[in-house]
Amino acid sequence: MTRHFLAGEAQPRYSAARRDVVAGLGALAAQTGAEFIVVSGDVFESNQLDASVVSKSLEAIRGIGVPVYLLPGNHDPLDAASVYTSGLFSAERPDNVTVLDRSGVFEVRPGLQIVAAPWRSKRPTADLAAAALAGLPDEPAVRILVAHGGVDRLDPDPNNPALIRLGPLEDALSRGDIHYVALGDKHSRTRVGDSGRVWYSGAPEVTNFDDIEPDPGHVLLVDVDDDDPAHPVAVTNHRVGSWRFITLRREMDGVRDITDLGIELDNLADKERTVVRLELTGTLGVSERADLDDLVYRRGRLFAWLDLWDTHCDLAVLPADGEFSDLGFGGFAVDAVDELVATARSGDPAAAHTAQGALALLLRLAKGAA
Ligand SMILES: [Mn+2]
Repeated sequence: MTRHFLAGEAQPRYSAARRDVVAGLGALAAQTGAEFIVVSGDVFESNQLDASVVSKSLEAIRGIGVPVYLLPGNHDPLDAASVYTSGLFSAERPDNVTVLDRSGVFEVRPGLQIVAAPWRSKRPTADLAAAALAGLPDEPAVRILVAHGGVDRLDPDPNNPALIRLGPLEDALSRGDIHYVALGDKHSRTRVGDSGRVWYSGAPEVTNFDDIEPDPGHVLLVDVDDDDPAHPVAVTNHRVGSWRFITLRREMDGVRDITDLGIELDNLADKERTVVRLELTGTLGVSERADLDDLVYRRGRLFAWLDLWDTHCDLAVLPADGEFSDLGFGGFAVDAVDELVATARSGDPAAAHTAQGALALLLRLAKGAA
C-alpha cells in the first residue's frame, strides 16, 4: 500500500514495517501456541504487483512457521489476473501457505475445518458467506468461517448484493454449524454483533488516519475450546503494529498555543514511525503564523510525516497592532507596510491572503537582516 504523503525514505520504511509485522507473527504464534493463521482477504493491495512485493511478502509469511490460510478479497480476487494463480506465486508459495481458493470446507486437521468464502471478482452478486455455509458436511467439527466484505449490521446498503448478512451467521453459530467468524475488509478491529464470535481483526499495521481507522494494528488470538461440545471461544487482542497515523485538533490563538503544540509534538514517542496531521483553527498574528510554519517545518524532519491538514484547517492570520512598527523601516516602506496591513485585514480573502504572505516574508527578511 502506497501512502502518497510518505516522502523519501518513509514509504520504504512503512512498506518494510508492514512486512515485518507479518514475519513477527511467527514468534507470537509460537508464544501463544496458535495452530494456524487465517488472513481474511485483501492480503495484497491489488492483483497487479511488483514481483518483489510478492516475493518479499511470501518470504515474510514463510518465516511464520505455522500454516497460514490466505483468502482472496476484493483487492486481490480470484479473477483471471489473480496474483494467487500467477506463475510467480505458484513458484514461490511457501509450504505453509494455503490459498482458500474455493467456496466451502478446507480441513486443517481431522475435526477442525475452515469454511472459506473467497472473492472471485471485485463485484460479487451474492452474500458469499451465506453461500459458503450452504451444504456443510453433516459431521461434527470445529469450524471457522473466513469471509470478506461489509456486514449489513454495520454498513446497511440495500444496493450491495454482496453484503454479508449477520442474521444467518448468528443462526449458524447458534446451531453449532460454525464456531467463529473471521472477517476481513475493515482495517480497524471491530466486534460484530453480541455473540463474541464474529470479529474483524483489522489490519496488523495502521493504514489510515484515526478518524477513518480508530483501532488498527492488532491481530486476534482466537482460542476455541476443543473439548467442550459448545466450543466456547476466547478472543484476545495482541497489538503488533508499530506505526501511528494521528490527527491533532487544536485551537491556535497565540504564542502560548504554538508553544504547547511544540511540547506536545516533542512528547510523541516513535516519531520516525508516526504520521501527524494537524487540524488547526484560530487566529494568529503574522509573526505567530510564521513561527507556527517554522515549528511544523523543523519538527517535520523528525516525523515520518507532519503537516497541516489544509482542507480542515481554519487559521485566520491578522496582523496584530504594532507587529510591524519596530522593524526599523522608514519612508515609503512604512507606507507599504500600512497598506499591506490594511489589505491583510480586509474582507477580500484572496488579497488578504497575499498581503499576509507578503507581511510574513517581510518579517522573515527583517529578522534575518537583524
Ligand atoms: Mn476489502
